Amino acid sequence: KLKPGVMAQLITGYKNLIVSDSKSLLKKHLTQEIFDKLKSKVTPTFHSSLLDCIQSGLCNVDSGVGIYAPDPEAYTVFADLFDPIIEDYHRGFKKTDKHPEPCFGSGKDFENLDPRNEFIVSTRVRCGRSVQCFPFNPCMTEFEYCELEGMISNALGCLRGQYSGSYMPLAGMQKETQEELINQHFLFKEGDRFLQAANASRFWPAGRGIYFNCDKNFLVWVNEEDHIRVISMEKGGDLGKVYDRMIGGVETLGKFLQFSHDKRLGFLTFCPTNLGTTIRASVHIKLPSLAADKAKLEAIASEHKLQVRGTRGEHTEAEGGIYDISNKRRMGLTEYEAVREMYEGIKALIEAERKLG
Ligand code: ADP
Ligand code: CIR
Repeated sequence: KLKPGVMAQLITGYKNLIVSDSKSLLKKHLTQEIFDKLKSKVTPTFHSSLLDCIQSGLCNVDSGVGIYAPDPEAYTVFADLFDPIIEDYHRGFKKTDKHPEPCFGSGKDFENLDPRNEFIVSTRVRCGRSVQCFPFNPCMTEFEYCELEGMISNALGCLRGQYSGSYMPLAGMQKETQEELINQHFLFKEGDRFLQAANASRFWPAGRGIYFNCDKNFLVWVNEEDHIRVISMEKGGDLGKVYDRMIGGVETLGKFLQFSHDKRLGFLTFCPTNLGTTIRASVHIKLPSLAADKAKLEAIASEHKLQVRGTRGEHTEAEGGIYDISNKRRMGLTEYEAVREMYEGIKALIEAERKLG
């Protein structure tokens, strides 16, 4: 059932992973026993193998996680590996647990985190969605990318009021425009080696693009890591307002598109770190006193279930003392609770910074 050469690649890749100094969740959880149990399996519809799931982590031993689901069935066929990684990343979501029903609540409970603009540069809340009947990146044909782009941009064309705007395909976009949008933190980067090794960048830039509303505070990424990323962002720390804007956008899009949702895993995404609510609520924040001791910043963040990223996103460094700090877990709690976790954590970090500063 495996394609020729796949088993040999799996065995060599696994050997290299074991002797590497990788800190990835893949290395931690892919025991010899699980490897042997899964190495010959393929998913029923798209025939994805264990190699399709883990090759990003095998090629990039500096991965934090190291695994993606090439198609939705991979989460079940390779559950012996995905489940412990999910439990580890999302802090205790067990294989017998069920993700709660969606519950956004409302942003009115979240006050401005930094009313005097002392610490927070900007606030962003994003979620991811997959569209039913389409597989994830590695299994998409060029035709499907374009078909899906057409469906999503049609839906985006139905947005009204504060959400109305325009769709810009990546294909044909000027390089300078693309770079400028990346530097402004609006557009996804190009050439992510983790995605490339996962076969998630095929036919690039076909089918990829970005939607902006007129105020440029509501954006939608099309066919990057996920089919859809719905993003709300603006300068300052008004989390409630940013969150409410994202909710309105994703709820309206849901009237025009059918999203992939699993009874146990919640909304389905390409990367297991994004399953469930798919919510990442972040601030770009300056905490000079805390950041003077990076280990301490990481420790306090972790205590509050927060993740620290660099200024240009995951796998980047902080520039000008600006960190991207967000909720880490997205599964086993509601959307509202995920944002609340970030809200409380950021408040605590600001308090700790004030005490030191
Ligand atoms: P995600 O998975 O949420 O899309 P990335 O780490 O790839 O995350 O970041 C995507 C982009 O969003 C990057 O340019 C990053 O700097 C930007 N970003 C994240 N949080 C904020 C924020 N609070 N304000 C401004 N830009 C942000
Ligand atoms: C890693 O393991 O470091 C990358 N594959 C990214 C993992 C989580 N991030 C993501 O989904 N963007």
